[in-house]
Amino acid sequence: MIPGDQLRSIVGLSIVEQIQGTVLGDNVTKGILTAKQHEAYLRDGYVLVRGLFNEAETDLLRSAMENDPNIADKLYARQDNDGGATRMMTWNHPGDSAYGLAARSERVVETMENLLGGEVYHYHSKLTAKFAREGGAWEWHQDYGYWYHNGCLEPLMASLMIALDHATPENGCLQVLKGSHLLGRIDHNLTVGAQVGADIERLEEIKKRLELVYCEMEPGDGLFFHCNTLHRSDANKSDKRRWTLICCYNAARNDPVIEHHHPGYTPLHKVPDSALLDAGMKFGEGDKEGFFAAPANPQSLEDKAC
Ligand SMILES: O=C(O)CCC(=O)C(=O)O
Repeated sequence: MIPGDQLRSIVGLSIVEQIQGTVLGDNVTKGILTAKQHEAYLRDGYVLVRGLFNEAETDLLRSAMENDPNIADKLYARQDNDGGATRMMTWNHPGDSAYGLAARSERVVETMENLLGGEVYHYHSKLTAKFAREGGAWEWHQDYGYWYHNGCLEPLMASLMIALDHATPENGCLQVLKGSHLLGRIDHNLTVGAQVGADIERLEEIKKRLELVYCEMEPGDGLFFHCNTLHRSDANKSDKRRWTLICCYNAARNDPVIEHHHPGYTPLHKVPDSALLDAGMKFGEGDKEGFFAAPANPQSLEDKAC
């Protein structure tokens, strides 16, 4: 890990503190990241962890998504600008379902605690399902570009994308602009089509300077990424499905100041890493998780549908 003083001189104290949310120079004591991976997250705004969930766990997660009537029957469509659509389901509270246990597992929550520098809570989770040949694209955006408008005062938020299928450039894997979390929050506007995305003119300049990385993932891999990391994905024009589960977290000390469609601080009950396999195939329990059939797209930032 880069020592605190060195980090300070590389990126500046306030930015580092905003990103890390913790005392500089702390050791990586919790979670699954090595010191090098933690350092990569701080530098690049994301880190890819191979095999975060093993094959049996990933099979359970995938199967829960495919068969849970709370999800499979109720997917809504998030349209892209060219007529494609990502099928989605979003829920606020992780329960005892396979996907609730994954979101509450120590390996995930303690990693988030480490990245965000203290207690975290579950902000929401979502399935982003790109079916073969019809899965839609996502325009460049920062999650905090939306969440800022939800009354989250600081960018002390991060997400974990878990691949349920192979994710490749052909079927629309996530793309990130490396280091873009250091740019701070960028204004988001309605794009040419129907999505809210990062300011186009600023984005064009940013793209000239920062490296674009395609995050190819195997099932069970996990991508931890900062809420200010610019990301997007292409439409799935291939004959291979691309489903991912994304779990989003907020620092407990960043309790939103506006009531909105995602929860304020709610204690998160961690479970041992073994809980997912021990429980086996478990679905969500009705309204407990707070599933919602969100509108397909935010038509303005006031819709805050992300
Ligand atoms: O599933 C994807 O490809 C992108 C999802 C995303 O960017 C989001 O949910 O904010």
